[in-house]
Amino acid sequence: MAVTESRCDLTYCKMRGIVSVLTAFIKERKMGLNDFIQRLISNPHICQHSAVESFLKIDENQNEATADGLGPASLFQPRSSLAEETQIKPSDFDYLKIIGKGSFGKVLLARHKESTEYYAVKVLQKKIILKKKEQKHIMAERSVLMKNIKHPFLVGLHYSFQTTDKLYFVLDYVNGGELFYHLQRERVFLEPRARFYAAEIASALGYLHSLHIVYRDLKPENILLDSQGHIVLTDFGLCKEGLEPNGTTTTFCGTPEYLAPEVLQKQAYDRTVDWWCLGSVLYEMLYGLPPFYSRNTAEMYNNILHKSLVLKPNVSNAGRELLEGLLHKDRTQRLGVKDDFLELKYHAFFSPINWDDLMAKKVTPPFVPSVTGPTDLRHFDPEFTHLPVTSSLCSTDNLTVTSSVREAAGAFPGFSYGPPADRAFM
Ligand code: ISQ
Repeated sequence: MAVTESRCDLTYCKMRGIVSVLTAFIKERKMGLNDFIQRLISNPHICQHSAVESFLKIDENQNEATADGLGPASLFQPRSSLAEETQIKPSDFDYLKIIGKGSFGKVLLARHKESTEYYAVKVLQKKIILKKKEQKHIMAERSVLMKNIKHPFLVGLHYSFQTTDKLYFVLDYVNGGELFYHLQRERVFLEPRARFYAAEIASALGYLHSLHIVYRDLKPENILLDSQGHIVLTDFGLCKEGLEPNGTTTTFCGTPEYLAPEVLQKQAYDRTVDWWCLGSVLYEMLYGLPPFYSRNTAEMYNNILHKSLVLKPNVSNAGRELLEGLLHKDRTQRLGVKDDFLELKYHAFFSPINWDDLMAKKVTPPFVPSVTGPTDLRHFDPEFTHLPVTSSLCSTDNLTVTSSVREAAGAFPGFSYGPPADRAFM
């Protein structure tokens, strides 16, 4: 995952890794300290020592000072929301339908039994993640970082937890369908509609960049609509094709049409890679096909690297100028290289956008997907929704305990995540 050292931009994945390592470290230290204090207080002689007494009082004092209950007192009373102490388990949900499937696992529409709320639960097979060497870190750390990410156009993570053989992510559920499902039906979008979607995506990418996170893999299947018609970006490594039957991986998951030249060439990249991807999405919305498209993948690679961008005049001057800026092959010339999102925000193409209203979801979406309620799955691929939901989700009974299963079982320490109590399922 390339990073330009000068700017210290991290990919989404790398950031997850760092946060996870730190979280695991802090957790281990907390457990060690807890153990130490428990041993101290269980020995009355040591407790009477003045230094020990004042050490133990630190806790008392801090506890008074931290009304939020997050002070050292929590060492003695594990907060149920803390990582591995999360009590959430697969059987807390009814699994209604499969709504997505990929090489690592599947996404299911699930209803939390107690709250009756609907969620998209992504279930990944640990064994498969571990086989994909590059992916194993990515997937393990995902949830840890996501809990710190909150944006109106990024999917929210509520919980993550694990069983011996699977990782679970409990995510916002949206059923407006993939943006490109609607685009395919309509071939192209008129400029105001394309502008609205591009603006919501750009604001989400700008937010990630402000956290030094590069999305990198913006692709059609990661861009969803909610039931009101707003954008929801997901990043879940569930490419539709990716793992070959023999367990080897192709270089890229799915179609590579949005890959920036620097990514294709495996060169260092930075946040400007996301502006290339946004340019590709915008181009496809306005012209009906990705830029540099060819049915022949090798030719498309070649086009991305070497072919000049030709823009037919059926798009406004501002639109074409924006596309030229975003789809610059040389990332040092690309729009956004200097002031990132601000350069897009103040571009003429976006002049009709009121960014404050957009962020507050006060801009009425140009299209409202027709859905009758959460269980209306008309915008999901029947290829998935017609599949049977297996009972294996709720148990590991069917598991033969081989050494690889044992290895997978313990390979994701610190994975589980629960929100603060006030945001828990209720
Ligand atoms: C949320 N809702 C519907 C589908 C999804 C697919 C992947 C991730 C999150 C999702």
